[in-house]
Amino acid sequence: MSTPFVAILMGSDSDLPVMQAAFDVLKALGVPFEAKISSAHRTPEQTHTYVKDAEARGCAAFICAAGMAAHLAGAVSANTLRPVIGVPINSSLDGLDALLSTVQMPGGIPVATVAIGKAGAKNAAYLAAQIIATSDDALFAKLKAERQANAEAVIAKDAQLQQ
Ligand code: RP5
Repeated sequence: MSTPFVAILMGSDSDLPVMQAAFDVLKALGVPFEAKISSAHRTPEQTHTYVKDAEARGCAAFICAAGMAAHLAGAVSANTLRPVIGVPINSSLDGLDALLSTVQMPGGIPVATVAIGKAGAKNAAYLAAQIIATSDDALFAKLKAERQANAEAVIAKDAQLQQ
């Protein structure tokens, strides 16, 4: 069986600085991923071919980042039954155009949409890792340990404030 991996698609290389946050999370967790620049509008055939190929090779989840009329996540979801996570990019109108374009999918073709920009990129990576962790106990344990460490950091900061 092939090792499950995450496929990260971006509509443009201008989305790369934001999506670096997702690369960093997946690298830190040791989750294999591929990153690809492929546009729903500028390279629709290449996007379709890549999604079909990635699915056949064991892609467990797709993360799709796009700005403006952000149709990439929807176009990917239309071509796979793997979970698709959409990251709206702030390229115009504070990213609200991209948020609405990504989130408003017709019934039966879901896109799990996260926040606009870097916060969304980060959570997209955690969500994809959590999807893989449903059948990977070691990754589940890693995610659990990180949550625990985050909780302890908050508790320690509060303890400092109380002194
Ligand atoms: C979208 O349009 C891309 O995802 C990007 O966020 C936005 C602008 O693209 P560029 O003009 O910078 O290539 O398709």
